[in-house]
Amino acid sequence: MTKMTRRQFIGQTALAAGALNATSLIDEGAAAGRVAPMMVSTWRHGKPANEAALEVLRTGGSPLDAVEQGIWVTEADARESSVGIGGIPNADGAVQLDACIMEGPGHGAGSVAALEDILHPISVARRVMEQTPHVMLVGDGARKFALEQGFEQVELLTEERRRAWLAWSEQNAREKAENPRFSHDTVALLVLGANGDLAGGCSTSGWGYKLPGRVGDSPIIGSGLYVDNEVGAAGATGTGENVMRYCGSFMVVEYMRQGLHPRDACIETIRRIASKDPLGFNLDIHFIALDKRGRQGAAGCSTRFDYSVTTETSSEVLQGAGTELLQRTVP
Ligand code: SD4
Repeated sequence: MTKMTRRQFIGQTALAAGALNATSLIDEGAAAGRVAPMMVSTWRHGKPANEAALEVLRTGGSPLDAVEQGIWVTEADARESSVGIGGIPNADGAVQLDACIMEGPGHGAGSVAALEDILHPISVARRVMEQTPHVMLVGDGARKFALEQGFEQVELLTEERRRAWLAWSEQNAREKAENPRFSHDTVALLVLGANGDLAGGCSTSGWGYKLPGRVGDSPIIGSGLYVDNEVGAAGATGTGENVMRYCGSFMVVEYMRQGLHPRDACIETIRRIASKDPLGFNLDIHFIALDKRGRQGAAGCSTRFDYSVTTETSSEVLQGAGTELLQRTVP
């Protein structure tokens, strides 16, 4: 990789910001300082999660409550093929869920991975944070903990997904496990409360037909999610292996700490990863970010990365910066 000069760096960042222009009324609201509360989440299906989170805040809940209950919406939706019930199972036909949650003020974090039989892994992650001295529980230990905490045992594999898995295993098409692109629904949700406090969460069933026990970026603090109450929050979706080798969400927050707009922080993170990784820009990774001032943005390695932004006055699906912009270089 050739080292970028400061001028090139600033030039690229300015280019990125200029090319995207103001995306919505929400950015104008941020400029006028009228944004909090704000919810930002991955993909189009994040919108109902955002709206549920807003309702929680309106009725006196904290940003952490808003994150948890917003993510419940996606986890409970059987149509979403990589979160909660209805998630694509692993190669053995078991739905194994990953989730984490993080709160700004106390810098608390909780996480679960390869969790089976529980509808709301985000809530188990919150219990890990609040009820144990630990940050992360995995596999059977996480499941036992959830049951002890009173969570109900639920069949997460729907009939539709079971039939698809059977077809997959009959073909013995292991190469399909090497292509996770067909399942993209992970929800990462970032919340900025009216008082300026941040919280975030992330929940997924991960890579469809993954090897049993495989854990992706989503439950890893700093990879699938990171929240720093002084700076901002970031979340990731896509091929977790390409996020977790670089602590992607932590990197986005660190770029915001250096003063970058959230959208540019996402762009620079992907550029930096692409500059080191043998895959270049074929990483299949996407980031969302929200800063303390209520500015938001997103970028992803695809032609189209939808993400959702909700405030008191609007709820929109926006488009993050895509590959074309990421690869553009300064003349
Ligand atoms: C994972 N990052 O397990 C998740 C998958 C994902 O949209 O985000 N899909 O690697």
